[in-house]
Amino acid sequence: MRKPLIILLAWLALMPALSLAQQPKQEKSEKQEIPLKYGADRLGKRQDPAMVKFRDNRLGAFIHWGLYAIPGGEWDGKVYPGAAEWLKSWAKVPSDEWMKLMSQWNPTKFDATAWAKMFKDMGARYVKITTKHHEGFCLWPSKYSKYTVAQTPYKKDLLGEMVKAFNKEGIDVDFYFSVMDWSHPDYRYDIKTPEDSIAFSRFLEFTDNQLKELATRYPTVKDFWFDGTWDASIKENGWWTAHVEKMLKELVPGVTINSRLRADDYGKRHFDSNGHLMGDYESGYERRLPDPVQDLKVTQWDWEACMTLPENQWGYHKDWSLSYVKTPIEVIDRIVHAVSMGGNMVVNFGPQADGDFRPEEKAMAKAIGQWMHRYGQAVYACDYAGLAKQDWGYYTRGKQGEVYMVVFNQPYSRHLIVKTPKGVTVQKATLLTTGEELEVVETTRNEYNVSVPAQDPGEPYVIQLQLHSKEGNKDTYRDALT
Ligand code: H76
Repeated sequence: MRKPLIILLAWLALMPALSLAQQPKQEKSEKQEIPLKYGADRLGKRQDPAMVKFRDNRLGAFIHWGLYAIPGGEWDGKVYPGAAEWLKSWAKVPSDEWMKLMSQWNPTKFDATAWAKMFKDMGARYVKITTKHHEGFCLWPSKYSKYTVAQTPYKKDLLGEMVKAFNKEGIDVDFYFSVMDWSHPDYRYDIKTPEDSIAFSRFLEFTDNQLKELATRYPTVKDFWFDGTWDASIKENGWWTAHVEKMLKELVPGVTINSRLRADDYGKRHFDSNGHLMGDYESGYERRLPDPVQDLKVTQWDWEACMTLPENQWGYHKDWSLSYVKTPIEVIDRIVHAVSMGGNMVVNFGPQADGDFRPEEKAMAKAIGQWMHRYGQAVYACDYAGLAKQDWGYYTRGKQGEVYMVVFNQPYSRHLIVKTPKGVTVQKATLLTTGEELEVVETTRNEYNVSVPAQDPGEPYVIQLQLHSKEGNKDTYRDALT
């Protein structure tokens, strides 16, 4: 009998080599880099405790809540099929008229404790909240705007209540913040005249003030997730995006910032002109995911994806029959898909104007939670495993180097194919939930058939693999001469 600890250590030691084997070649280092003042300020992943926590959380929930929840996609008797939080734009509603919705903002069913419990039960380790979406309405009583909860019949600080209740459940709170603000007269899409430039400077100062306000009023905030940063006006002011990142990091120790905020000296976004990630994690995978075979480059940096339940509805829309709505298994598949490639997944919820969630979202949170309760070990604090993707599902790797197979496609052959790199053997396979040992047959060198469980679990399930890497990684096995 070999000592399990030795096996684990050997496996861990092998990981860097393994990852390289599965990843595209690094860019050539002799490549000439152009000097940048506002490019990436770091190469590679952040490894401090706050970043490790962000990464280990893996599953988050998104809350899109604002005035758009009141009309729910309908304006003047017409239902618009586009994203409900963009209704103001679809129906071409002027801002002063849109803001009249504030007189109806009174979410009497809102219960921060109940929300916290729902997300806790779902297994979400963090929640991203829209502090202010494009419309400009603030969920906190900002002293820099007239369009806030304080000026509605509800009056109370909704953001503050959520932060308190979520933190009490041990859930990290991240702030979504849209830089583009449809309610502000000084916002500009483009800078065409000196007047535009002056107005936009005022707008950036206003934005700084709101961000400082958020960072100081809610010091437990863990992350700022910027949106609405794609316009020419912001791309031409890359210095400002670098300044915001720095400012927030000085105000909130450990805070993380998404790449979407950032533009460099040349207006290049997310990745600077030298190809280096700006901010702390890549945030471009929205309603889509990297290909598990073609896009392994993403395992080189931290990233976070986000998804909607219908095709593209973030805020509350009254008619979910207008597009396909994903099933819990499809959502769980995306969560595991992200983790298997070293990313996080944030699942979106669009609460109703009355402060309650639609039944479909409550059912979704519950179903995800039931699965996470049984199989979360293969998700939380897990990462890319360095093994070649197989058709049955996804591999993830835990902190101790243990490998999980998350099986989404149950095969008629009743065995699951596992391929290992040279020198790595499969020692044992067990069903995570019951500990049932599954038969492992080596079919050819570095290829195995792992038997499916005797009883079909009837849901996506997890097998834990014990792998062993031979010392020196030597293998004299002769491949076919062709
Ligand atoms: C476009 C756009 C916005 N970005 C998504 C995260 C939603 O907030 C959507 O309205």
